[in-house]
This record gives sequence, C-alpha cells and structure tokens, in this order.
Amino acid sequence: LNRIPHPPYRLPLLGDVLGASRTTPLQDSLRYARRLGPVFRRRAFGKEFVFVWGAGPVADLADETRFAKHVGLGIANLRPVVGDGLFTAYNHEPNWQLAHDVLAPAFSREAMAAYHPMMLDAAARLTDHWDRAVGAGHRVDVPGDMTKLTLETIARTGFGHDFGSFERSRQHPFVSAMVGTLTHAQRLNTVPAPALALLRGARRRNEADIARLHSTVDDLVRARRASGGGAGDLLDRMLETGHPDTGEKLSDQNVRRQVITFLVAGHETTSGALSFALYHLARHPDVAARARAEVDRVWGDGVPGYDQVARLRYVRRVLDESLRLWPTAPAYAREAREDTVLAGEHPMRRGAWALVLTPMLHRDPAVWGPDAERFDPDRFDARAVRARPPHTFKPFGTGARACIGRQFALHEATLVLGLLLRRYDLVDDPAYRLRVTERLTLMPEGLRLRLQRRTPAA
Ligand code: MNH
Repeated sequence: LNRIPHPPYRLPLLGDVLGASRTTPLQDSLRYARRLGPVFRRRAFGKEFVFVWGAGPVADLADETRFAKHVGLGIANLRPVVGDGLFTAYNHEPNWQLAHDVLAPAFSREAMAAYHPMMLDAAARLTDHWDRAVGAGHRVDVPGDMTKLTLETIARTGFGHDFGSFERSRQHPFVSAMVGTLTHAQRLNTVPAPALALLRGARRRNEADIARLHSTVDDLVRARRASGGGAGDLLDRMLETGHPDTGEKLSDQNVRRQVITFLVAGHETTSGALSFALYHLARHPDVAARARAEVDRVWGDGVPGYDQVARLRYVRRVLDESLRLWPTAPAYAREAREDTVLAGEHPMRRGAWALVLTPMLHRDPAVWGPDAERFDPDRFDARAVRARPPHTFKPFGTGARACIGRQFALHEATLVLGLLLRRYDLVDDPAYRLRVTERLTLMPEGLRLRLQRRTPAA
C-alpha cells in the first residue's frame, strides 16, 4: 500500500479533504486521478480507498478467477433496504445465484420483445408532456423528465404498474422515498463517524422512507396475487418461476427485495444515460443530424417495431459515447479472492478491494487517444471497437455480477432517443455549462432544452 501514490497534504482526522467537496466525491477523485496516475489512494472521511483506472490494471481486475465483486461503501449501505437482492447480495449468499438464474430469462430476446409495447406506452406519456411544453413555449427539464420516463418504463414492464409520473404535479411518494434512501446512503459514506450521532433526525426519516418503499411493494404484490397473474412481466416471473434445475422459488421477502432493487437499479442510471445523450446531441448538431437521418431512413413515419430498434446503429453509438464520457454508475468495486498481485505490481491480501473509476478508464489516453475528452460516436463503429483491447469500456461493470439489465437499458434508451430525434429539433442553450450532480449515479444538473416540433402532429 505504501507504494501507491496519494495526495500530498493529509489531515490527521479527515484525510485528503483539502479541495475536496462532500457533494462531488466522484469528480474530486477524477481530479486526483489525473494527478496521481492509474492506481492511487485517497483517504477520505476516515477511510482509505484505492482507486484504479489504468486500462492494464482494470483488465487484470476483470479476471474472475482472482477477483470478484466487492459489496461495500454505498452498496453495503443499501442493505437495510434491499438486503440480499441481486445488486446488494454478497457473492456467497445463495439467493444471488437463485435470483440470477430465475431472472436471467426475463432479459432474453423474447421477454424484451414483450416489453417493447410497454416501453412505447411510457414514451408516449413523455412526448405528450413535451408536446404541451412546446405548445406553451416552455423549455423541458431533461433529467427530471427522463427520470419520470424511466421510472414509468420499469414500473410497467416490471410490474404492470403506472405511477402516473407525468400526470401528477408532485413527485410520487415512492419516488421521494427512493431518492431519500439513496441520498441517505451516500451521506453515510461521506460523513465522518463522530458526526453520525448528530444524524438522528435523518435516520428516522430514512426509516420512514424504507417503510414507504416496503408498503408500496407489498401492495403491488398483493394486488398481483389477488388478480391471479399479469401480462408475463418481471413480477409474474418472480412469483411463479422456479429455478431451471431445482424448481426452487424466491421467498416472499426476497421478492420484495428484488422488486425494490429493479425499480431503483432499473431507472436512475438509464435516466442519466438518456440525459447525457440529449446534452451531447444538443451540443453537436452534426451528430444529431446524422442520427436523425438514420431514424428517418430506418423507421420512416410508422410505429417502430421491436426489431427496428437495434437497427439504429448510429443512435446506439451516440449512447455508447455518452456512457463513455459519463458512465452513470461511475464506479464498481473488486476484491481479491486470494492473496494476489494486481497488475504484477501491487500485492493484495485476500479480501482487499479497489474501486474501478470508470469515467477515467474511459478517458485513458493510452486507449482513447489524446482527444479522449472529445465527444465522437465514431469511436464505437465496428472497426474501432474491434481494434481496442478488451475491458476498456465498462459502463455496465464486469463478470458474473455485471448489469443484468444491460439489454433492457440499451433497448429503452435507443428507442426513446429515436422517438425524440424523429419528433423534435433540440435547441442548444450556449449559456448552459455542464455540471454533473452525484447521488449514487450521475446526472447533468439543471439541463433544460428548448424544443421545436419537426413532424406534423400524428
Ligand atoms: Mn444495472 C448491476 C450499470 C441499467 C439492474 N448495473 C449494474 C452494475 C453496473 C450497472 C455498473 C454493476 C455494479 C457492481 O459491480 O457493483 N445499469 C447500469 C447502467 C445502466 C443500468 C449504466 C443504464 C444505462 N440495471 C439497469 C437496468 C436494470 C438494471 C435498466 C433493470 C431493469 N444492474 C441491475 C441489477 C444489477 C446491476 C439487478 C445487479 C446484478 C448482479 O449483481 O447480479
């Protein structure tokens, strides 16, 4: 550990907090990364963290025989809410493998094709809302509306539920509870232990939020059981499907944890991905024009079918390039399964762990070139992708514990970008300076866009 560089000025209790901000720990780490190199450590909030972002050591951490997911930090703080749900389960907990095997088919091609009409339905709520904004001459709140859209999408496809996000003037109580617990989890990371005692009020609010999440889900499950089954969505699968080999089913408690897991994991990150993509599209009219031409050519005026979404190759590259610069789940943790040496250089004891800093991995000049900061979707054309080494683009994590919802997110986001590009011109506000807010995920703060309707009302 002593050989790993760290910032020069360290305070006895607080660590490397000079110039650091409690609300942007990730972006602070990016600044340290640039100064300290591909493997560095940072002491903050009473703990020592090792960060890794060089393409070589990150590829080494992807070796599943020597490393595995580490459940720590913000993820461990979510355990009071979602326990051994898929995202927060420890590797050794039997419910991880069980839920993984039971739920993996829910992201198969057939399952996704069944979700497609429900995704279209959620997207129609968004375009209704945006049409009204255009009519009234208002700008649209991009991150706010993308969050409503992705929440409606996962609620419908997952659970046949409609939160009515676009129709209500105040946030749905479930959403405020969810945001509350996420914010609380992040605060637990960044507040030094002695100050925790002062957070009693916050803790009580958090418990109320958790109770609200549980009661919402219990209502959903009760209604589904009473109605005797839905349209073959995720909840049906959770309640009815047994394990392919053993027939074992998920317990009621575990179903509750999975429902909350999917509602949370299934919308914040996709919302951020869509928001950053729209930011880049507004900033780069040449890219937007090329993407729009593709949509017009591949889709025409009709309602796009399931198979037509993956045919938007260039739109998909816009999305990949957005996730390169701002991977909305910006880090994942890996731990050593046994004593080992990272990248032939850094000894690690069994259980020792490090954080992969994805936004820096995605900017490593050795991989992405000296212009790595530039937005350029052509970095993801097939030839460029083949030419890059493996494990250099990791917005969905790695290995057995990588994102189970990847295809779902990519289908949803490509579909929505296609629909929006076909329907509106995005007018950039040159005065807007990108500021990135951090919860557990990233979001372009305060991004508002002016829109113009392109196609006649249909
Ligand atoms: Mn998702 C795991 C990123 C969309 C459900 N997701 C992960 C991980 C990353 C990630 C990174 C790995 C975390 C870790 O190693 O600790 N996820 C994303 C991004 C998007 C996304 C960037 C959108 C863009 N995720 C979705 C969607 C769903 C989903 C949509 C559900 C429909 N993700 C999950 C679940 C896990 C996960 C569940 C945990 C999988 C496991 O550990 O087995």
